[in-house]
Amino acid sequence: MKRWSDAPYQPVLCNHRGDWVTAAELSARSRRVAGRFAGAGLRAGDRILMSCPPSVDLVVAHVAALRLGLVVVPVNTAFSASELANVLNESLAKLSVVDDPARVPHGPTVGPAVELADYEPPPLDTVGRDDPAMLVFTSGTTGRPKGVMLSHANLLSSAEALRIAWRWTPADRLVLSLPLFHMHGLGVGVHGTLLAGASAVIVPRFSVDEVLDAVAHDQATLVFGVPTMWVRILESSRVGELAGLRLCVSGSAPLAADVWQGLADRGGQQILERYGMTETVMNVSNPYEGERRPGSVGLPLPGVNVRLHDITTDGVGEIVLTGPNVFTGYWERPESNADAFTADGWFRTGDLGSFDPDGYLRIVGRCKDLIITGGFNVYPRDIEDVLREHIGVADVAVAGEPSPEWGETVVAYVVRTDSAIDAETLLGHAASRLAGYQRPRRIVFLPELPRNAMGKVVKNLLP
Ligand code: MLC
Ligand code: AMP
Repeated sequence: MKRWSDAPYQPVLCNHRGDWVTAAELSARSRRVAGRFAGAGLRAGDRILMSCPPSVDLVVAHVAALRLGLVVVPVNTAFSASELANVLNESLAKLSVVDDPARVPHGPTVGPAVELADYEPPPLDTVGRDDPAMLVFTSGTTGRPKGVMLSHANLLSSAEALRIAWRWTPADRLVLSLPLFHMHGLGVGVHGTLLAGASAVIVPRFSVDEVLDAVAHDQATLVFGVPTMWVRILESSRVGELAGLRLCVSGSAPLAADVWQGLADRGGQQILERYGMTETVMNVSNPYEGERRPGSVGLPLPGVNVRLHDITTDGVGEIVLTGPNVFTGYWERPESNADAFTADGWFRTGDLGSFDPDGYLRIVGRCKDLIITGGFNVYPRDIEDVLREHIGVADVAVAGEPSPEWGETVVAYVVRTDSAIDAETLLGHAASRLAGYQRPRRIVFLPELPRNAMGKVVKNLLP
C-alpha cells in the first residue's frame, strides 16, 4: 500500500486491451469499491464470495475487500450451482461478486465492476496481521468442503518471500493468465505484483498467442504458469519468444524434466519450478541465482522450514512445514485441524518428498487421494460419489492416469450393474453434474475392484 503512494503514477494493472491503471487509480478505485461494499452492509470479518474470470475489475474488488477487512472467498468459475451452494452455505458469504448472477443459488450478487451505490467507507487498511484475509475452499462437489483460513500475515509473508527469492522489483511486469481463484493466480501473481510495486497485464483466458502477444506488446519480464501451459508453449512455433523474459516460473503440479529441457533448449529459459499449496501459499522454490534443477522444487523459501515425516528406508517421507505462511486452521473443522498437523505442530502437506544430498527437495508422490489435472485439483471421492448416483454403477473407483499435456487425467473404473450400460451414458451423467476439468476422460469397466482385507480399494492395483 505504501509503495502505491510512493509512486502514484506507476502503472500497476492493465487489461489485455491495454488500458493501464496507475497506483493512484488503484488506490482510488479500490477505496470507492470498498465504500460500495460498506454501503451494502458489509463489515470487517464478513465473508464475500468472488467467482469471475480474470479482469482488472476483479483485482480492484479483491483489493477493496481486503482493505475493508472483508474475508475473500474465491470460487472456481467452473463450479456448478450445487458446488457454489456448498461454499455459500459453509462460508455464509453476505455478497457474491460473480460474472453471471444465475450461477448463484441464493443471496445478493453483483458483477465484478461492483455497480452498487457509492458510500463513504470507514477508515481502510486497519486490519491486523492476524485478521483473516481469505477463506479458500478445497474439495466439495458432494461432501462438506474444507475452508482454508489465511490471515493477512500468511499472505504477506509468502509474497515477501517471493519478492526476495525471485528478485521481484518495481521494474518487473508479469503476464498473468492464471485464474484468479487459486493461490497461483492470486497469492503469487496478484499479491506478489502489488507487494513488489511491480505491474501485471491480465489476460482473461490462457492461450499461447495471447500470452506471447502480451509479452511482446507490454515488454513483460515475468510469466507464471502451470505445467499444462508450459507444455502448450513448448509445442508452439513461438516458443523462442520466451528468451527475452527475466524469469519464467512453473508450479501447482510437477513440471516434467523433458519439458524443462525443451524450454531451455528451444525457449532459452531455465524455468524456475516452485511448490505451493492453498494451506501454505508458497513453500519451496528453485533459486533465482544458482542451479535450477529439473525434477526438483528447490530449497525452502525465506522463513519456511521443511522436513520429512515418517521417513521410509528409501529416504521418502511426508513433507511437513512450519513458517509464517502456514494457515491458521480449517474453518469450523476442529477434527480436520487435528489431522492436519503433527504432534509437534508441523503442517502435513500430504505430499511425499525426498531431499537430494545438497538439500534440494523432490516431490515424489502424494499420500492424499488427489488428482491434479492441468493444475486443478480433483478429489476422486467427489467424482466417485457422482458416478455412484447412477443406477448402472455397482462400484466405482476414480484415479489419475499420466498425461503429457495435463499431468494427470481423470479415469473412472466402474463395476456396472448391467452390461448394457455403456461409457457414453456414464460420461453423459458425469457431464451433467461436474465441471469440465472434473469429468472422467475415460471409463474402464471391470468385473470387480481390487480391494484389500479391510475392503478398501487398492488404487495402485487398478489397471
Ligand atoms: C480445462 N479442461 C480441463 C482443465 N481445464 N480438463 C482437465 N484439467 C484441466 N485443468 C477441460 C475443459 O473443460 C474442456 O472440456 C477441455 O478440457 C479442453 O479445454 P481447453 O480449452 O483445452 O482448456 P483451457 O481452457 O485452455 O484450460 C487449460 C488451462 C486451465 C491449463 C489453461 O486448466 C488452467 O487455467 N489451469 C490453471 C489451474 C490453476 O491456476 N491452478 C493453480 C492451483 S493453486 P470440455 O469437456 O468442455 O471440452 C495451487 C498451489 C500452487 O495448486 O502451488 O500453485
Ligand atoms: P492446492 O491445494 O490446489 O493448493 O494444490 C496444492 C498441491 O499442488 C500440493 O499439495 C502439491 O501436491 C501440488 N503442487 C504444487 N506445486 C507443485 C510442484 N511444483 N510439483 C508437484 N506438485 C506440486
